[in-house]
Amino acid sequence: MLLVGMLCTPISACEGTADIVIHPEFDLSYSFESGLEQWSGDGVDLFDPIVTWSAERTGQQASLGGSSVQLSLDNANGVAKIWIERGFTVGPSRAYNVDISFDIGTADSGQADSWRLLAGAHTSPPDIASELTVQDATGNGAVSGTGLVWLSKSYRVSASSGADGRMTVVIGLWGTSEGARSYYIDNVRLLFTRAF
Ligand SMILES: [Ca+2]
Repeated sequence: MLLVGMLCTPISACEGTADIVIHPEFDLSYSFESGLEQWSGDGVDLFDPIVTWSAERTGQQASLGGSSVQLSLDNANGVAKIWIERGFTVGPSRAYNVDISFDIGTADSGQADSWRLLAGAHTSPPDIASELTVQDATGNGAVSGTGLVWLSKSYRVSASSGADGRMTVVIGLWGTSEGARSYYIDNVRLLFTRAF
């Protein structure tokens, strides 16, 4: 619950300005050690030609514990977007700041041909590319090579919940060039704070 620690009586009228303490409404974490923890894969622009993709837990890579989510995309059309998403119930029809932090395992080295990360919060699950929130490139900072590097990413986004109190968080990839790649997501942290 979000608590605003300010009680004003008519007599005091808030003289002295009591400290205002805002607590996060939800502070959640996911490490995918035993499953997808109610995250599920989704995507858009997956046709013409049909692209193959998957979002699955794997024990082959991890930045925390022994498992992560592997996002694999054979980007035959050069424009596919895939992600994991999870719905949350928060206060209805309210604006939130959502701090989205996660580790991304990427083998994209060099200066060119990185793809892009997606990280956003949405009133309803996104259906088209223009609804997605595009973030950093996937480059891992290495000059060359094919080794996997884990990067820590953190973004603050804003979104309003629906009248039903639902909100969807998305973490994923925009495949901006053709080719087949795999990335790994682990150590997801979400912080929902009401925005005033
Ligand atoms: Ca993990």
